[in-house]
Amino acid sequence: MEQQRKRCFSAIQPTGQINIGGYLGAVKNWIKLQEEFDCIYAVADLHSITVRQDPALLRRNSLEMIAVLLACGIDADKHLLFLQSHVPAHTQLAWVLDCYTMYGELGRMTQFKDKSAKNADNINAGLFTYPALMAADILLYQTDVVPVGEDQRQHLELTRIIAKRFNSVYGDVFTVPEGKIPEVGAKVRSLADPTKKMSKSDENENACVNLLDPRDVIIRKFKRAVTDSEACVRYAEGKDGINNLMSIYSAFTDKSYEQIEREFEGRGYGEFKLAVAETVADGLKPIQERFCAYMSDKAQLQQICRDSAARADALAQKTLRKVYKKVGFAV
Ligand code: ATP
Ligand code: LTN
Repeated sequence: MEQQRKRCFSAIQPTGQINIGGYLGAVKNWIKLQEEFDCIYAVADLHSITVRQDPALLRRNSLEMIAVLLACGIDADKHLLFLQSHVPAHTQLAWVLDCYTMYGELGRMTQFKDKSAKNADNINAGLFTYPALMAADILLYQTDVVPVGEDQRQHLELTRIIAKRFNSVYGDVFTVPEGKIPEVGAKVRSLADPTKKMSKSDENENACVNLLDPRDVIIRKFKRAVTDSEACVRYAEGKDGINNLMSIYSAFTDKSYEQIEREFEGRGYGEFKLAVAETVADGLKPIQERFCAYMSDKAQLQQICRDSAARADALAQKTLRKVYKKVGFAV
């Protein structure tokens, strides 16, 4: 008999467009994990209202994020891809876990500290308890592995603590998940300031290449990328800009740094930047075409989400029922 595959869960917030940092650092990994795991991927719309949002924009971004993920290669027939708010068990388990998460633990979360500093006029309870909802997302599905970026390491560690705490009182209710964090090299940097990560919230629009940017925009952004004055394409300390371009080129072509150095020996940065830009534009083109096809049939897109949500709901209910019984809710 075929052994049951391990479960993988991850989620992404539908706050704006995804960029090539998120694509190379997170989504590409999600695609690959489908070969080895039963994958459950959610668009974390519930998490998005912890900061003020425009309702119409959230609605649009949520559906677009589903279309982007499908276009990148998430297979919603074999795996699950849905909106977090469509599966009520996430919120239901989050309340129970709130009662097993300590005030002091939540107060130590660096994301909470950062976001409260940025949104001083809206430090709401949801922003504070956000990690308990994230723990519910993960623990509902008896998840084995959680692929996340470095920025989510602390939340994942708290999820493990909550799971162990609950298990120590009630027996083995939750699988304690392992994080899958890409090595430091998987950080794509800003084109305008290669000491910073490429981020969609960057004010400088040339800093960040979005997955859906048209070809001419991609070329313009790469042409303006900050480099150095050495004029030699080689991977070396202190050459953050060139290193970043080389790692992007390498990720899109599967060429090693040595191969890239040989390819551009004696050629200037202008030529190199153009080659990177064209490669990225070519690489994104099929994703963009598939995205447009998905977006042209919203009914089908909504159907995909609903189908996945129904299957996710069935899995989630099993854990939720067990938890309700354990804590003593009468049936
Ligand atoms: P912001 O910087 O505006 O808060 P973001 O660009 O980091 O947002 P998220 O939606 O928070 O975008 O990230 C989605 C996923 O992509 C996360 O798992 C995150 O770790 C990863 N990610 C985002 N930017 C990069 C990057 N530059 N390099 C590698 N991974 C990234
Ligand atoms: N907090 C994450 C998104 C997220 C998530 C999750 C990631 C919500 N729930 C569960 C992994 C597992 C973020 O902001 N990137």
